[in-house]
Amino acid sequence: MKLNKKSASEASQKIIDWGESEGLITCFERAEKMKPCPIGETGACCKVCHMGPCRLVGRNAEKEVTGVCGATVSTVAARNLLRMVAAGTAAHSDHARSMAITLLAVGEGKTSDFEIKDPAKLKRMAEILDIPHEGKEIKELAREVALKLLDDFSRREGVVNYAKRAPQKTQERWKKWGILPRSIDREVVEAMHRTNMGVDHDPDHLLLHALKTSLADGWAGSMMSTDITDVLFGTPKPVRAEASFGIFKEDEVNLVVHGHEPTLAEAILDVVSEPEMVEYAKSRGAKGINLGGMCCTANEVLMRHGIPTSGGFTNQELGVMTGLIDAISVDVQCIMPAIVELSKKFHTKVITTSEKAMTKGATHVPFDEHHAREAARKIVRIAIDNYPNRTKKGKFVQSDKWPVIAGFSHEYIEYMQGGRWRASFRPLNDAIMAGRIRGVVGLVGCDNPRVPSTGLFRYLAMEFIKQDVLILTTGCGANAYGTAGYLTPETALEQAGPGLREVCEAIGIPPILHLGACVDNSRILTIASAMAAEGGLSDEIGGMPAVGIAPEWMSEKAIAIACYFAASGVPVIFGGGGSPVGASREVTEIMTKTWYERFMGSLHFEPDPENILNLALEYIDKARAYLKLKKYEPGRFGTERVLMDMAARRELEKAAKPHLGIG
Ligand code: MSK
Repeated sequence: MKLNKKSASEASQKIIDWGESEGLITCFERAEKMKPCPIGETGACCKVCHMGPCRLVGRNAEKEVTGVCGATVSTVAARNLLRMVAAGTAAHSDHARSMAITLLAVGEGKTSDFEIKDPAKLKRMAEILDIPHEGKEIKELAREVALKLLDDFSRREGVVNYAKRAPQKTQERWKKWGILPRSIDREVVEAMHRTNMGVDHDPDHLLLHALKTSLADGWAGSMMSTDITDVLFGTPKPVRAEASFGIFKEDEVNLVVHGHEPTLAEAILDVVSEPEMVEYAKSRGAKGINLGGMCCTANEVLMRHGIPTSGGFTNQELGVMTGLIDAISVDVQCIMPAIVELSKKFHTKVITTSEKAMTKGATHVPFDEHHAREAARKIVRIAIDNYPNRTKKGKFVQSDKWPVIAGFSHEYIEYMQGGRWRASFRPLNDAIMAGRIRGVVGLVGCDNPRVPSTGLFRYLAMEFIKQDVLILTTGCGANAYGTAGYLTPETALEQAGPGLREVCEAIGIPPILHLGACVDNSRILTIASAMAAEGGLSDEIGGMPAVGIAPEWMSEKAIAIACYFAASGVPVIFGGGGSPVGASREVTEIMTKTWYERFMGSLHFEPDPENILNLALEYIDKARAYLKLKKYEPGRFGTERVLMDMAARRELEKAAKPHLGIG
C-alpha cells in the first residue's frame, strides 16, 4: 500500500495544498511538527500523582523500572487504558443521558419542539424493558421508558437493562468474569477510583474493569442513545444523499452542524425550511439555506433526512478553508478548538451550543431541549447575517461530491432480507455459511491526520470486499467512505468479489453499509445478537466470522468501543500509530490472548495496514473453521467481475431503487 499524501481524498488534499501555500496551519501540519511523546504513546507515563509524572523507560523497563510508588510498567499501562475507557464511556453515555432527558421531556409534555416519530420502536423498547404498553398513551410510555433507562446511570447494584439483549452464552461469560455492568456512572466512578494513586495495581484486574466499564457504554449508554434517537427522530432506512466539499453552495447560506448530539441539528433542520427564515435568507442576498453536516452529527441527519455530509473529523478545518461556510454550529465531542482561530481568517462563525462545551472566541448560543427551536432560529439567523460577509477567500472544490446511500439501521437490514412479514437475518447467515460472504468486518472510528487521512479506510475496504467480506461502517469511517464515493451499490458491482456481489445484487445493497454515528456501533451489537439467535453460526457473539477494525482511531471513545466489542466476543484491531499499552508485554498479552480465551474477543494494535488485513482474515477463517463452515474459496460463487458502463449503471440503479426504499 503506497500513500504519500496527507489525505487520501483528492478534494481534501487540494485544500491542504492550497492552505499550505497560504500559510494556513491545520491538524495535518501540526501532526507533522508535534510527534507523539514516545513515553506516553506506549502507556509508560504515569501522572496520577504529583510524585511524578514518572517515565517508566529504559532497557528491560518492564522488569526493572517502577514509579516512585513502585508501580510497574504493566500497572501503569493498564491504569492508563482503563482511564481512556472511562473517558470514552463517559462521553458516549453523557450524550445518551441528554437523549434520555429529551425523551423524558417529551413524555412529560415539557417540550413541544420534539415528538415521538417511531412509536412502534418505543413499544419494542418497552417490551425489552418489561414495561406493559397495551392501551397506554404514547407520551406516558415515553416517560416510563425514559425513567427506566435513566436508572442505568445511577443504579447502585444490579445490571444495566439492555445486557439481557446479548445472547445467553455471552451474558454467562460476563457473569463468570464479573464484568456485568451495574450502571454507567458507577462503573466510570469506580474506574477513576481504582486508577487513583495507590488503589488497584493488578493489570488483569484493572483490565477486567476496563471491559466492565466499556460494556456500560456499549450495552447501556450507546445502545439507549441509538434507540431513543430512532424513537424521537425516526428509525433510519436507506436514503440517497451526497458527500464531500461540493455540497456547499456559492449562492446559498451554508450552515454546518458538527459534533454528536442530534437534538439541536434536528431543530435546525425544522427551522431552515420555515418560510420566514427562507425569506430572511433571500433578503440578505442568498437563494436559500443549505444545511450540511460534519463528523457524527452529520451521520445522524444524513441517515434520517439525507442531509449531505462534508466529511469526518479531519475535514473540519478544511471545510472552513473552502471559504463557503457561513456558520458551524457545534455541540459536543471531536470539535477541534483550532477551528475558532482558523475561522477568524475567513468569515465563518463558530457557534458553541452546549453548556459543557465552550471554546474561547466562539459565539455561544445556549441550547436545551425545552427551547430547542428558539436556539435553532438564533443560530440560523447568525448564519444568514454572515452570508453577505463572504470574501471569496478560500479553496472552492465545487465539483467534488459523491452520491451516498446511508441509513442501514439494524431494523432495515433485517427487513430488507425478507420484507415486513418475514424479516430475518436468515439470508445473511446462509450466505456466510455457504461461503458467499466470507465474513463481516466493522470498519469504524475516527480518521486521523497522523496517517494519510481516510487512506487506511479506503485500502482496507477495497481489499476486504474483493475477498467477499461485507463491511459495516459508522462514525468518521462512514464519512470517509461517503467522501470517497464508496457508499453506492455500484461499488459492489465494480469491486466486490463474486460471492459478495451476488448477495448485494440479490438484496439490493452496497457492500459497505453505513450504519450511523459512533454511538450506533451499538447497532452492530444488535445485529450480531440477532445473527446468533437466527442459528447456523455461533450461538453467542464470540466465534462469529466477524472482526472490528478502527484503522485510524484517535479518540478515547474508540478505545471504549474496542473494549466493549472485545468483551462481547469480537476480535478488534486498531491501526494508525503505536499501541497505547505497547510498553507492557504483559498487558498486550492479556488483551490479545487472555481476553480471547475468556470472551473470544481481543484487542490488537497493529500499525501495518497489510498486517491488519491478514490478521482480520485469519480471525475470520479461524471462526469459519471453528464453526465447521465450508472453507472459503475465492471465486467459488458468481461470475467474473464485469466493469460497468454508464448505461448499465443506470439500469442497476433503477433496479436497486425499490429494494432501497428510495426513488
Ligand atoms: S466523530 S470519535 S472522530 S469517529 Fe464520532 Fe469521528 Fe472518532 Fe469523533
